[in-house]
Order: sequence, then structure tokens, then C-alpha cells
Amino acid sequence: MVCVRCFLALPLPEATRETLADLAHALPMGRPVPEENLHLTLAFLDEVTHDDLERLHEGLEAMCAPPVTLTLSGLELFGGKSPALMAILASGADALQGKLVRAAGQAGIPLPRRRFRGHVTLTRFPRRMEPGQLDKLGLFLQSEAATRLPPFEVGHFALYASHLHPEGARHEVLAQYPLEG
Ligand code: 2AM
Repeated sequence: MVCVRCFLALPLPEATRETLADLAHALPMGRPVPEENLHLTLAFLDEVTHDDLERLHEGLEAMCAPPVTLTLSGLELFGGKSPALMAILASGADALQGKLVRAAGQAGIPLPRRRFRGHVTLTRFPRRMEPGQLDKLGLFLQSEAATRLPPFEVGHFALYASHLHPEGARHEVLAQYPLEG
């Protein structure tokens, strides 16, 4: 059975991606997420069959949801003592995220129950950090703690396929869904 690695996410305006990419590049460690890949993941679906994907697509096309006003504010490390990534926190997408998780369940794609912490991943870190790197990271977070982008509206979300390659993931937009009303 052929499966596709998929996720649902909010795309970000070009100007926002530029600002976030600059922020990620200001940190002299880890792997910055390529500017074109910056997004806010709403639901990671993992490997999905074409039949489930088709059902989900039909459900999402029938779904109504208003535009999302996103606020990106505050840098945070995810992954505990040995952080896996640095992200900027995002508020405003919780209601839409809940709807999408329900839509996925109705399409036969049950998702693990996890508290949603909206964020945009900016940088990924290797499993083991060199000595001193954590301190450097702490200083960077302190200096950028007040980072806050002006709120902006997002008028659609998208279903993406994630193609994994040794040089990094390539994201393909499979479908877009308007947020209106
Ligand atoms: P992230 O922004 O939280 O890192 C596409 O791979 C997106 O799906 C990534 O940006 C990542 O969101 C999310 N993702 C990838 N693997 C995941 C996993 N195993 N569990 C949850 N989310 C995952």
C-alpha cells in the first residue's frame, strides 16, 4: 500500500518568513529551516494512505472556518535538556487546530492526543551539542526574548506532502483550503 507522509499547516506570508529566516540565521549553530519551508504545523498526519487522504480532503473542503489572526511571540526550545529545536511560539490557531484534528479522526486518521503548542520551528539541532553550545543558545534566547511580530491574518491552510531527502525535507502543497466567514 502506497502511503504519503503528510501534514496540515498554515503557510506564512513571505515578509514573515524573511524576518524569521533572518532570526534563525542570527544564531550561529544548528540547521536553520530553509525560508521556503517555514510554516505553522497544525496536524502531523504521518504516513497516510491515498484513500484516507481523499476522505480527509473531502472533509476539509466541506469544513467552514474563519481566517486566523496569528501572533508570533517569544522564542522557545523544544525537546527538554538536549533541545531538538528552537521555535517561535504562535497564538491564534488553537480553534482551527482542534477542528483539523477532529476532521482527521473522521477521515480515519486518528491523531495522538497531545496538547497543542502552536509554534514555527526556526532551527533544528543535532542530537548531541558540543560543550558550550547550550550556554551560547541560552544567551541568544535571552537577547531575543522580546521578539514579537505584529499580528497578521492568514486566509488559508494547506495539506502538504513531506518528501524526505538526505539534504533535508521538501514540502509539496497537495491542496489549499480557504478560511473565510
Ligand atoms: P514542527 O514544526 O513542530 O517541527 C513536517 O514534517 C512538519 O511536521 C514539521 O514541521 C514538524 O513540525 C511536524 N512533524 C514532523 N515529524 C513529527 C512527529 N513525529 N510528530 C509530530 N510532528 C511532527
